[in-house]
Amino acid sequence: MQTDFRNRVFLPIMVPVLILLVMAAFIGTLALIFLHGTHEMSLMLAIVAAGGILFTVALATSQDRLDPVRRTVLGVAVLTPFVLGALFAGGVLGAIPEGERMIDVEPPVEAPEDAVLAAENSDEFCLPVDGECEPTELWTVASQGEEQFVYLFDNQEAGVPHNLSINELEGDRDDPQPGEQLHEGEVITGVDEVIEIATPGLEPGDYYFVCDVHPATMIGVLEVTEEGEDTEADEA
Ligand SMILES: [Cu+2]
Repeated sequence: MQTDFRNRVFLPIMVPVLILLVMAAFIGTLALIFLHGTHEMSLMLAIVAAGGILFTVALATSQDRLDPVRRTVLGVAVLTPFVLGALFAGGVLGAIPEGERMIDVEPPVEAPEDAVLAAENSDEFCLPVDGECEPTELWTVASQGEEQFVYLFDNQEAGVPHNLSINELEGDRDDPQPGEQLHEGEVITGVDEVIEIATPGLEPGDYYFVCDVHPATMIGVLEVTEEGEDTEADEA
């Protein structure tokens, strides 16, 4: 009965499953260590780990039986990248500067050239053009897809707080009224600028934009055009 179980279940099913689990744990643990380290550290560890694997495979396949010494060497070869990595990632060895771990690195977000609006007083928004800022009540930006809408808000008025929020448009361009708020921009005190991301993205159409600090005067209509229309052409 015992040998039956061994031959019918343990060897054909459980052993491969166990091997897969061990491999998954091996890869998962290394990935976790890499994520918590810096780029250079992970590269170095990957080389050590790869060397350890090659060495282990070479030694294991060249011997019929492993004596205790070789077994110990194998264990050291397999464990070294984990121990080293855990020590580095845990900050015990070599100090990793704050924010330099790969898990902390955020992809840089950039606002498209047309998605920039500024404020230089509390009466209106303006479009930065050639070092000047042209007052405007219409802001035309190409759609950036349904995922997100990235824009840059530039508060050029020193010491005064402004933000840039986006609402549904009620009424029309001649008499814009705010509908439901779609995105609330961060209030920043000039001189300062901030990259904002509205999610989900904005479908082509007209929207209402407003400074929540000065909602009586700082308003306008945001026209989102079809993706790739005009503005994207000159980026290429
Ligand atoms: Cu304002």
